[in-house]
Amino acid sequence: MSTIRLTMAQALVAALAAQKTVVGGRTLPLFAGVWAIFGHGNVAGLGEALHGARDILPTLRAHNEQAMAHSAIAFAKASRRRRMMAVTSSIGPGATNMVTAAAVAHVNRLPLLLLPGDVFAGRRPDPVLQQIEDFGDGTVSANDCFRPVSRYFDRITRPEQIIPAFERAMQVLTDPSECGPVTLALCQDVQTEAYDYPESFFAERIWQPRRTRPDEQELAQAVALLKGAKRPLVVAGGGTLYSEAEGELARFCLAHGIPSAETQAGKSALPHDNPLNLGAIGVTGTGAANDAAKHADVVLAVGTRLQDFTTGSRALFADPECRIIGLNTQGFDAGKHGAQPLVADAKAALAELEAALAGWKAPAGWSAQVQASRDAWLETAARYTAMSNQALPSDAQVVGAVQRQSRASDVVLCAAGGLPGELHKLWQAGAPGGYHMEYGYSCMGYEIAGGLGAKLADPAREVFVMVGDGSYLMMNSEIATSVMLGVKLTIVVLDNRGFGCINRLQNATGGASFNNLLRDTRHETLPEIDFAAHAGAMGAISRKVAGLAELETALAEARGHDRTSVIVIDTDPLISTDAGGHWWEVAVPAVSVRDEVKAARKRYDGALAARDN
Ligand SMILES: Cc1ncc(C[n+]2csc(CCOP(=O)(O)OP(=O)(O)O)c2C)c(N)n1
Ligand SMILES: [Mg+2]
Repeated sequence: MSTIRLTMAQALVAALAAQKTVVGGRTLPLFAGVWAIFGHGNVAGLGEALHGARDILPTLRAHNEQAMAHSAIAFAKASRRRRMMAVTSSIGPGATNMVTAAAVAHVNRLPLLLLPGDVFAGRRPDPVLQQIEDFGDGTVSANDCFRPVSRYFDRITRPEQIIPAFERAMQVLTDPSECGPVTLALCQDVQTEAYDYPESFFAERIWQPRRTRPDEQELAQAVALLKGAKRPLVVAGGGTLYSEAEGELARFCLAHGIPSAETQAGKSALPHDNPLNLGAIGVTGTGAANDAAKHADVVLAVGTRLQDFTTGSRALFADPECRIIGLNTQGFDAGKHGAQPLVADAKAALAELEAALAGWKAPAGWSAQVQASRDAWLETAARYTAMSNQALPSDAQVVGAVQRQSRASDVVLCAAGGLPGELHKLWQAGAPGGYHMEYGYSCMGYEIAGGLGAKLADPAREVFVMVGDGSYLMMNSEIATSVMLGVKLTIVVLDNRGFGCINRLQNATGGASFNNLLRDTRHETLPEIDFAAHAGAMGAISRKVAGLAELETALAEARGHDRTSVIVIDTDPLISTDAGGHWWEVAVPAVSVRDEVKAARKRYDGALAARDN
């Protein structure tokens, strides 16, 4: 066996560069690059190795480890899990900065390779700078925080351990059902130690997504349920897009006259103008999709985790006889809600379902009913997004303005605040992937960094980041990175001077406006933050616009720029789209001095009784 003598870090970097994939007939590196912020714990070991490989595995530097990981996550999401990125940090704070991002990747089932530095395996210099020092367990380091938010965790304490650890990491990162974050904690001394690695460790490897076909019995049971359905409905989740099943979904729905609703992650699998697309489902759903869900007797849930926003906290599918078919790549999601599991790849299974149901169509009365409510919803939605010269426009009106200036191939990206609900209900998605919403963890601060990752994944598409003032203030430093890398974004900041959606939730649960909008916080001076000046200071082309018409002009200009634009608009914090939507379970205090809370608790008890009895 021929071997090559390398440090562990050099071996890891060479192995990363040897992993390939094929997209659209082109062989591409599986890892598009490594985001890195160095410190002690990775600069000498992994840093030296990355420098040596910089021509085959690009190293990218940003300003915050969590943001770098958000970019990597968005890159994987926009690449539909076909490609991914790694992120490395120093030990201690750099590492724990990435824990939140690991949770984002974990919830959203997205591949992310985290390479935090770790303390000395040899422990001679302990305690080192930034070492946590557990009093009762010598094996604990800051990186143990990654364990519950990693699909695979390993700590490399000897150079040869990277061989089996890397093999396991690759299986997890590329497996559609296990997919999620992998953490390889790299002890700093071990990164620099040499070993005679077998040449086979660096052999080129081509990864293609596995397409598991359905079990015959599960398929037969699913077919029987669908054939007996009078009011069938598809719920398209993110797995539909990750499986690249949008064509099969469209054909399946058309062949059998079955309408389809979409989760946050599944939106854009069908274009908005497909007549069978009823749009968003659940708490932030359209009137059309939620009405269909209320009456549906069989729901084919495709690639969805069925979280509470999708199921209206388990109150949306109101027919007591309603059965769910859980089409998913793994049993964990497939069996939720007492579903008939159909464990398979969405693309493969939809094609087999279509064939097995040949000649069968949903009753014409059901198709006519959902068509009518789709038409009614489109009229309603148009009223909320229409042009207006209101001094303080609503989020929905800003969504309408961005929509009017967008093209089918563009990407709109968001994660937290009031915007995800408005966009889910109202955004009209064009091509698949044109709607990029991180709503598994709904992590404030994902937006701008995520935009960077989405743009890197497909530089030909314009990326519109829509972000609230709260999320912007939480994490904006990657505006500077986008300027530095020449990765152009168009960022629209909706400034309603605080946490508008949480203030509305607070009021809806009987609470007084408190500690959400800036005016309701403890303050000496009410802040008046100049977001345009702030973004300009980081190198973006920035301006504040006075209203929707000016916003549309600025958006049109931004399309022509090759540098990141930040456009700021003041919005009304109190308005959200009250059409459509569904009850969401948020627990209300059972005892309070406030009459509003008592009334809200009564409504809450009533909603629980309606769901549970
Ligand atoms: C990291 C993080 N912290 C807290 C929350 C809870 N949260 C959800 S939305 C929100 C307010 C967001 O404010 P902003 O971005 O201004 O959007 P708005 O609600 O005003 O539309 C908060 C605090 C969260 N989702 N993520
Ligand atoms: Mg806000």
